[in-house]
Amino acid sequence: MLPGAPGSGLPGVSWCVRIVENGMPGASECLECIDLDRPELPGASGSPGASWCVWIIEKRDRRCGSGKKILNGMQRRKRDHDRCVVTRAFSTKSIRHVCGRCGIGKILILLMVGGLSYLIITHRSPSQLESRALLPNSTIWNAKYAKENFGKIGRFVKKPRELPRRLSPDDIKNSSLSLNHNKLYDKSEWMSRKNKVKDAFMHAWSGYSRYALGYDELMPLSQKGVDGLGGLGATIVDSLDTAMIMGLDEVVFEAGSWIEKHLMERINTKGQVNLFETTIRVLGGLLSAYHLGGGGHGNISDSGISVNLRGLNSEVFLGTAKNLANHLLSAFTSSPTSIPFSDVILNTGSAYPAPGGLSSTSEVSTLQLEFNYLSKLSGDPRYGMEAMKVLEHLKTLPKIEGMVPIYISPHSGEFSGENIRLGSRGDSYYEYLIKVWIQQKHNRNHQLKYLYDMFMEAMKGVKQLLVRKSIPKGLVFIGELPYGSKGSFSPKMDHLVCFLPGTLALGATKGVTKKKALELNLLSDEDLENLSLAEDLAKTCFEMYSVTSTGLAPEIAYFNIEGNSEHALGGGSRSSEYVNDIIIKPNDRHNLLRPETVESLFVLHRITGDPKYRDWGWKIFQAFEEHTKVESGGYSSLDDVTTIPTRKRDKMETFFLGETLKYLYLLFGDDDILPLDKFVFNTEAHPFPIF
Ligand code: DMJ
Repeated sequence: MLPGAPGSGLPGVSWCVRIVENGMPGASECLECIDLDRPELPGASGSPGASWCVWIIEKRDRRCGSGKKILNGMQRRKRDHDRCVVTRAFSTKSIRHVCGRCGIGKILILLMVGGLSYLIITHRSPSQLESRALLPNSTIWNAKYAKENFGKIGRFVKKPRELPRRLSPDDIKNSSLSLNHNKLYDKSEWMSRKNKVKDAFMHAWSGYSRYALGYDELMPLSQKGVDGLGGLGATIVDSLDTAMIMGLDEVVFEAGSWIEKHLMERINTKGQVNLFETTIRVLGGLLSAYHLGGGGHGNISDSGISVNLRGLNSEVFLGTAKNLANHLLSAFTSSPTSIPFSDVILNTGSAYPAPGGLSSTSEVSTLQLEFNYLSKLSGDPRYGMEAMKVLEHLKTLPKIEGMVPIYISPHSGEFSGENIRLGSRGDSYYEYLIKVWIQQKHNRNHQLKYLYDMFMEAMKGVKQLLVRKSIPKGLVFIGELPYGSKGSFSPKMDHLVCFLPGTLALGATKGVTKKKALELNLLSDEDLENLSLAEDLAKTCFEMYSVTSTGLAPEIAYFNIEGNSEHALGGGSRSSEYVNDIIIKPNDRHNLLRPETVESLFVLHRITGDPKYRDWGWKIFQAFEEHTKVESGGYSSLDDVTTIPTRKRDKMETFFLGETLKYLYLLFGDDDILPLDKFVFNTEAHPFPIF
């Protein structure tokens, strides 16, 4: 029994408990407080084959308020031992590791306290001995006893607390609190799954670093690099903040050193790059690395992440970002309208429209988070001003129920065609409407309100014109209107559309949890409707994975609806109950290691707390491991998710490291890392602080 448990003589006490997996002292995490009025701790029987080190910190320690505080406290303790008082522990392997770092002074104080305790105990009165003998369990620290004997010195030394006993498996089974145990078991399980994602990242990075360092992407089968994005070492910059978040100091150093040595020169000398891709991956990656690396905020941030730059100078990231953005500005200034050209020639400082003259709507409207943040950091308003002109202009254009065609002309500034979809070329237009609004807290009610209105209007249109249910099982999906609102409906859904559940959820609660938003009465009926649509769509996105024999989603799926002629094309797996609802055409069966579904699972898990999102994410991760991993290093896109063994495409996209693995890692980790009411993720998963 533990102090605070019923019958222990102490009133109910909440304890803050941290468990450390045996043999992994470095990978520890502090867990939430559990109430020992319902006593349960793991210790004797954690997960099979594991033993636990449990740290108990008493409630009056200020860190017991919330998980976040505890974690921060624990992290601080690495640098400042005085801030965290560990009163008892058991299963000692990890404890030795931590205590090995305690100062000599602290050890002397502990010896003094021990000596004083011994003197008092050995000189206690017979009546005290009697009262102790009456206790049901002689190993318990008795509160009355402690109070009487330590009253005088209690002001100077901390009360020693009873070493919690290990519970036998039977104790645990019989305990009224096996729920708590499950909770702790769960925590440790997710911690270990999170570490598996970190291993996957290391495997991906080491393949890239060994065979393709300095190229944009790795070809893992050919074991060489390829420059598919203009030659700015895109995988390096896209990966850097993921490595920071995962605490992979060696990768941070390797990637950061490459950027310091080479990126500026590449920006000045390389040729054609795409404005959108370069902005979201390279500019976005540099800016978030700058923030997480301590730039601009003196290393104090709400991120919950502490980065060891090992002598790298984070100012280089900002300087390089500015240089890159200066080159990219030519896409805006060369255009006759506020719609930028799609391509920039870096070494000449010139810009051109895409062949055919049109820009993608999503591309021109997915630059603003990055350019705004750069203006904020640099104090130079030009970047944000140019990028925001695009959204201000889009505001004035006619829409179809709030939605927009997927092409726009930089020459006329008008939309081109009537094709409406939330997949390729349309997707992140909707994402950035709400995220750019979220990014600037103080402008939400005034200057940027139009973005919120545009988002809500568009979501209304989506619900009205694009949302349908499949037959026979009723999966909610988003279709397309290739010929506008008067044309026929297509039940086609790109995997790219799976960003929408996360974006809808974010738009509904603005990043706080659903529970908190409900308590504070922040959710309108429309928000609740959007949140519920988000949950339905997330399920559909997950089923797009589980319907195939590899457990991986195709690039595009069609849904079976009444009167649809495309049924029975197959591609699903007979074991899925949705095999008749989802149709996968032969040309759409590839998988590019895309992040959208796990991104939405991450956001929905943060917002709703529903554990099913983690379970789904874990299944997806396992499928990536099983079918896309290349032994010699890296992961590969696939040709066909419906056949095993899989045919690999020989390409590892940068967003697998920048987004997919990052979101999976965050999904399995603690909620106070990069909290969604303090950070906004750009469309390439680079987190920027909300300002
Ligand atoms: C990424 O580059 C971004 O997420 C973009 O918005 C869409 N495409 C890829 C990932 O699929």
